[in-house]
Amino acid sequence: MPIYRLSIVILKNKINFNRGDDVKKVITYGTFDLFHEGHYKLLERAKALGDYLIVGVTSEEFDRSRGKLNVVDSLVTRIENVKKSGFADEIIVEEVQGQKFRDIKKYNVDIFTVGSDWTGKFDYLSEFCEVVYLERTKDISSTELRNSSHPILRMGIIGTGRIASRFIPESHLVSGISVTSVYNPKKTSADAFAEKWDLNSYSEENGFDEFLSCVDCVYIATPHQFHYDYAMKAMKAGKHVLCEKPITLTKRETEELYDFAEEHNLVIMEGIKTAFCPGFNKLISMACSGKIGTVRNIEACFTKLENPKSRELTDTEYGGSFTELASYTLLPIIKLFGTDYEEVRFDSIKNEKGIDIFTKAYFRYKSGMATATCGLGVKSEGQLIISGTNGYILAESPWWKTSYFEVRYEDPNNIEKYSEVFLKFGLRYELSDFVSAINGNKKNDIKLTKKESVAIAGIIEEFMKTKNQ
Ligand code: C2G
Repeated sequence: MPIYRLSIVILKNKINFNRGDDVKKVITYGTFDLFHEGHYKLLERAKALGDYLIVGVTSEEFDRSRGKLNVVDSLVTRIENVKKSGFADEIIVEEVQGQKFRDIKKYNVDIFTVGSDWTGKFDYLSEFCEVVYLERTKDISSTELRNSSHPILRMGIIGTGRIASRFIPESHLVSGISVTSVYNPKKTSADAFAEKWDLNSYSEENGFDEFLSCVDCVYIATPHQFHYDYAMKAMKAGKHVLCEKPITLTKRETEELYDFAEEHNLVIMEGIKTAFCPGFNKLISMACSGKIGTVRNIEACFTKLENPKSRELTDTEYGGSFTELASYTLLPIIKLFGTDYEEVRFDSIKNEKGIDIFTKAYFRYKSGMATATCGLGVKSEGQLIISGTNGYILAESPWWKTSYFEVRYEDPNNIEKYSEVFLKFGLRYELSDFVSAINGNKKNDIKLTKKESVAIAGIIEEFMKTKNQ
């Protein structure tokens, strides 16, 4: 039996009412980690919806199962904090998926409520009670409520494309950070994104500096060529940076960013999601363990057919399959063989605009060889094969979202199978390491080092030099 069951005191106000009385019961749920202003205001408004408020606080086990990362406070502390708010008449523990529906029936609940970040997700409960989504609190900067040992980091997003939209729901599953603002030079784009995700909107009109002054860190999700300028400006304003891949398109710029971060005690991380997910890390450890002998060959392939009208296939300067996908395919090569290759060669198939729709990079190392294959206009089987003197590792597509791989040997009956979770878009892993790094835990260094990031940018730079030849 988990210890918390013995130690928590579940609060229950002694309100005398019988079923049939006009008592309106409201229920809400949450992790309530690092209890902050957003939680307080949510509970305050939840209580105001009725007469009796039941709060379901998630158990550690339940949070793990739904992929919530970085939860800092214990269940006991989180319950204590909800209790201290003074709004809860009863506190229960949410332990399993599907419990909400049972609680609503069990406690004869009239209203289920939760923040607007969940809009639509709990509509199915409206069959049993009223469902109310309360507006999420955008700014949670109140020093009164911020826990000083673990302040909630306020994050701003730069860019409003597809990846930015995927990032927001993922960020809700990482504790200790809250996306509060968005920046896009174009006001209409910034406003539309802000409206959709309940954020403060910044554009050229109210200024990038204003945007930076309201956040502690940024996530850069713009087209590649703008990464360097935004990252440098953000760091010059003292902000930590998580930047989409490729962090820059040159070795020098990437080095400059990391050097600046080091000199100013800031965190900069390149968001190659694969590097941070548990399955890929397990795969790399397995390859390094000696299980398959000495690694001699790596074949990494990632192809994704794009719309020929897309930015990726029309931007003659920065588009193409290699700039778009090489961060993934180069990752296992650089991780396992290192950055000291003897030779790299590129071969591409180009479209009528001269943009590469399919590229192979061939590497020669002292101890082995490798190919990184990327395609936006040619489809292939996207596999990762790591060949050793004793056996090989095979990870099928989509290996860049590693959830399964096999270790195989000469004997075809001897196959070892490994599975790991990769939740939804998998952006929560890099974000969770980013938060840990800002809070002083350097463990993510091992997952993607400065040297590796610089080497990947250097190879992309080499490729870009050969593009017009
Ligand atoms: N909240 C808010 N404003 C914030 C942050 C959170 O209004 N800036 C709300 C959330 O929408 C939620 C509650 O506060 O209603 C608790 O938030 P979390 O602790 O993050 O819990 P959450 O992961 O949203 O769990 O079963 C669990 C529930 O589905 C909600």
